[in-house]
Amino acid sequence: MKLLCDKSLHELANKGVDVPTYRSEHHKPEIGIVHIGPGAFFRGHQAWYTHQALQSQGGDWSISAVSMRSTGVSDALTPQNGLYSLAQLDSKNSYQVVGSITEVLIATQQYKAVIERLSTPNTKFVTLTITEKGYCLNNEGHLDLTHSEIIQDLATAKESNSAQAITAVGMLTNALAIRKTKGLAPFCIVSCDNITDNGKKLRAAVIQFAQAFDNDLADWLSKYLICPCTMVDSITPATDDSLRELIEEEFSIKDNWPIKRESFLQWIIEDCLPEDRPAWEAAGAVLTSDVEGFENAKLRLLNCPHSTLAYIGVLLGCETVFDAMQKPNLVAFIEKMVDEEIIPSFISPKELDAKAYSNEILERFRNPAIRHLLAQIAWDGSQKLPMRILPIIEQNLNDKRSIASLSGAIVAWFLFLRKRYIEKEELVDPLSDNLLKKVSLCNNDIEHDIQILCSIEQVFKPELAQNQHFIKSLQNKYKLMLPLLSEGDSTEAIFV
Ligand code: CS2
Repeated sequence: MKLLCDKSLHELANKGVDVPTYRSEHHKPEIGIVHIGPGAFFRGHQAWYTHQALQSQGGDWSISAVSMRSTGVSDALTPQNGLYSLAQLDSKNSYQVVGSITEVLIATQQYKAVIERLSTPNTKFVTLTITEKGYCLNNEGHLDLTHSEIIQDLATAKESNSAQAITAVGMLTNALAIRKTKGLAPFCIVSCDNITDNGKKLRAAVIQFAQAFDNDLADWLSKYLICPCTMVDSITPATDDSLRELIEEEFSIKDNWPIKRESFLQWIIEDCLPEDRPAWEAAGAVLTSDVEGFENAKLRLLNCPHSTLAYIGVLLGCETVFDAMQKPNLVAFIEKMVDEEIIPSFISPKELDAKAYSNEILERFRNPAIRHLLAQIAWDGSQKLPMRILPIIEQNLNDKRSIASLSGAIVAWFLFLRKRYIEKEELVDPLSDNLLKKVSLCNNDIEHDIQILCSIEQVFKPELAQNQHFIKSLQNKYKLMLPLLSEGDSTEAIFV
């Protein structure tokens, strides 16, 4: 079977497949965007928006996709000239070929090429999906100057800004320094990760990094660097063999790495983008001054229930979000948490009815065409909980509102860690060694174990870890939920 690539595009077009019209074997739009972290989410979301913008308005906005370390995306997409197929799975499936990526680089192996790409006048945007841990922030949301990779990057940046950085913040700051020397404007950096105030935090992190070795650079960045906050949304499960087969059947072509997602998608961007930009709005992106409201709503009403479902679902022996949504008591638990503890915790934007929005989200979780593994959502809990659950708890404690169900979500994470330790299964989390060491000390004594949980200082800020109401609430839930460790499915009733 032929491989999807420039050469095979016209054949697909002849068969009526929805393919890019703005590129061919002989002509491609210039690169105007560098994307760091070209995982499935980026390829289902921002690369699709740029593809749609190119389809409707053209322009030199193709993307150089840069992985910091992993070679997988380059191995799969370089032979395909950056092309890949996207399946939108819902009550009716639809398929298309996305062509907005025209270059794939790996920073560790092609650092010079990446820096050159970042420092050419044509590169106007850098977009990022590097997940929470990629920002190297501490639990106050500031650049973590004690992070070993930041320490290393600062040491090399002090020597020379062309020295190889290993963090995204280090690499981008070095490239910005080169742009300043060349008399170019900074690129605009668009964070597309599930982090509260993502743009603000990223901007502060880059400036803080610069401050540590070049005050003039830091001043220049403070004046000119634009980092809009964004809210991104589309459920994008990891690619599996069944998707590769589906694409082979649909297109009669081989695609090394197709992407699947639900048809729902949303990109809300703070309205401060430079004029010269891809026609993302034409593809449905929304520019607004109130990103914070949408971001809060999404992190609280989608990501918080998602993680809660993931940890409790795994303890109940479920495999996917869809499976977990078939457990009536678990759904009732989530609905109660949403109604009593989440919706009252924030002010939603005027155009958003929080209850209706939450109902739609729970409906999306019930999409039978999406096999979203709970184990995938459970990854990196130490990085996710401080973004999607703990701020709600802090707010509710402040407002004297219930935190009972949210404490259940935290306890479920803890029991999930314990389960991983007991079953000697891999724990995917940047703090895995530390977390496994902590749970190895548990002895099922309620007070003792909750003290261990609260001592995870990278996750819980001291004020919260010492809050007696929070501790009590965790203890109550732990007592109730401990049987989940040994009894699995039979204990579902404890959630009502
Ligand atoms: C999920 C998100 O993996 C996770 O943690 O909660 O990736 C979620 O699917 C997206 O934010 C949906 O937009």
